[in-house]
Amino acid sequence: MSEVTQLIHHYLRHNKKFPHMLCAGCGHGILLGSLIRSVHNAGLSKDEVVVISGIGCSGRLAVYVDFNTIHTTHGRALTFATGIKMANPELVVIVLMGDGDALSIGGNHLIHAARRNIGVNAIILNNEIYGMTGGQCSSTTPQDCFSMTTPFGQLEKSFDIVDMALASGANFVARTTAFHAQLTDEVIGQALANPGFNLIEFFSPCHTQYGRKNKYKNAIAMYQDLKSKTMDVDKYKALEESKREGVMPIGVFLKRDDPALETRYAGVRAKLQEAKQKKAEAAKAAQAKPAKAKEPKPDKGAKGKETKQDKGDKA
Ligand SMILES: Cc1ncc(C[n+]2csc(CCOP(=O)(O)OP(=O)(O)O)c2C)c(N)n1
Ligand code: SF4
Ligand SMILES: [Mg+2]
Repeated sequence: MSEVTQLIHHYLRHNKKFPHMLCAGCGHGILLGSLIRSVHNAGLSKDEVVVISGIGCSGRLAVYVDFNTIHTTHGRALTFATGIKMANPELVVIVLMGDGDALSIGGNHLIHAARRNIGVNAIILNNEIYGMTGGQCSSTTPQDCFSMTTPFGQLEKSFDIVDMALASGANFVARTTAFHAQLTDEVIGQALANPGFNLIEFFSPCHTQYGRKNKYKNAIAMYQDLKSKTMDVDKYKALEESKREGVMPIGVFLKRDDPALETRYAGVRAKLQEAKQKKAEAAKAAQAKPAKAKEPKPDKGAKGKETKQDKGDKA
């Protein structure tokens, strides 16, 4: 067994959950291998890592790895991740979602997790289709492409995941593909070391549900397509507008280190605790002082006017 295979086996729950359910040629397994290598290279222990997934073929990945894992409900993986990160900011939280999971049913959670900049690493396995449930179109199925529910071609426009993440406020945004395993290792590694909401779009061929309906002869043809149409984002930016048609930029689109929500929250908590402590100390000090005896004031009636009694006294 090669060294890299041994490494991957070390992180798999091989006694419990195998054989896996992925089709031959599915890109999802490539992402899982990359994730394991990246976590290993980051020097993280299994106990420090939490992998959370939704439902779908992509959702199954959390089940196979020997980290702290939750296989949650469709479209809600980010809500579990948010709770876990806020409760224990020390954990490294990784969320695996399908395109349907992240952008269709879970779209609102995605934009708000990015806006909040919660310290979570979200990886979207974009196969442009609902793989698990029989190939219905998703919100990333390209216009005019075929699916089980768009037999005459998709009429709607698709979301661009990178644009959405950039517009929503994520700290780190990258795109990679199942053809680019080294780039995938690299961007996951960068995300794991970056604070805040880090989003990676991973193009993952699904020949079974998408490729066959869209004139790809086999899974290999889909990988060849990813090879030929992708370009490093910096080179892409230098291209003339007219030459960008049909080219998909890959790489890191944004990297900044704005403080994550949990860090800002910890700052507010510390301030409130300090104020509370100061108040308690002041109250204690006031209690310890002996009370000053008050001198009685002359009785001048309710509004300070002379009373009948005062007038009588003067007479
Ligand atoms: C609330 C809810 N709605 C719908 C489903 C059915 N369902 C399960 S997986 C899935 C789509 C999966 O597509 P995607 O998220 O892209 O993952 P993939 O299988 O392609 O990896 C759907 C609609 C569900 N399980 N729960
Ligand atoms: S149906 Fe598609 S996404 Fe699901 S395992 Fe097969 S190739 Fe992968
Ligand atoms: Mg999908």
